Amino acid sequence: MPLLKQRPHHTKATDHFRYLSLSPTESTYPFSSIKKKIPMQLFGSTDSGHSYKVRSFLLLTNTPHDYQWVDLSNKPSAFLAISPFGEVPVLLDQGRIFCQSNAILIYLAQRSGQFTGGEEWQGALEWLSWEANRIGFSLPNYRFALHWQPQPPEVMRYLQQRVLADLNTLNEKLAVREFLLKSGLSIADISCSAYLFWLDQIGVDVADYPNIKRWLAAICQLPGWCHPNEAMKRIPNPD
Ligand SMILES: N[C@@H](CCC(=O)N[C@@H](CS)C(=O)NCC(=O)O)C(=O)O
Repeated sequence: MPLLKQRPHHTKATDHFRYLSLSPTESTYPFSSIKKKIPMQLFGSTDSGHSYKVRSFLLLTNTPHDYQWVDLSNKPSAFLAISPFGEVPVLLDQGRIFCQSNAILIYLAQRSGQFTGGEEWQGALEWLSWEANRIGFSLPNYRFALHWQPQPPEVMRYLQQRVLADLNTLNEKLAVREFLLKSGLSIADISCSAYLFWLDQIGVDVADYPNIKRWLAAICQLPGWCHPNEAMKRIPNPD
């Protein structure tokens, strides 16, 4: 049964920071006993590439989880009660709350030992930091402005230029290796590629960036991979 229907009362937003600071054994999350019996829950939404990063990791690693679709135009109070910043993604695992897509990827990689980059762990973290300020900022904001919230022409130009600069960076780095780290697929690729599966929505032809095109094609071939349009769509509640 979805968590949103299980919470009997509203929890103050400030409480979540308290939960976040607790170790798993100290967790006082009200439903920790219930959580142990069910897989992790991912709260995400359609069109959210940040949520898609986490969903993608879970699908690629075949990790059992419940995907909870959130209506961002009318966020349920029960979701707001568990989301420290009122944003998706949020991951619940054994009574603990995790937020911020790249921080969640770090948690999942460490928890599972998968897609860590191995000895290149530091490199993986550097790519996640780059993503947060570059392609994970420029592309979603430009896309949002194009489709949902138009901005003045100079702002559109600024956003577009940032996207194109970031695509050039990625294309150059990928000229010498298959994935962002020498050791192969890692959370760096999962994070940096997430919004790029929507390049068509910002009027960019991926053929103009041949190394990115090859990289995305390689990711698409991975067992468990699912396009964001499919992975993030609303899943009706069973009841
Ligand atoms: N820095 C955050 C960004 C998350 C984010 O921007 N989430 C968007 C959807 S992609 C959201 O929840 N927007 C709803 C809102 O801000 O009201 C992360 O990496 O998780």
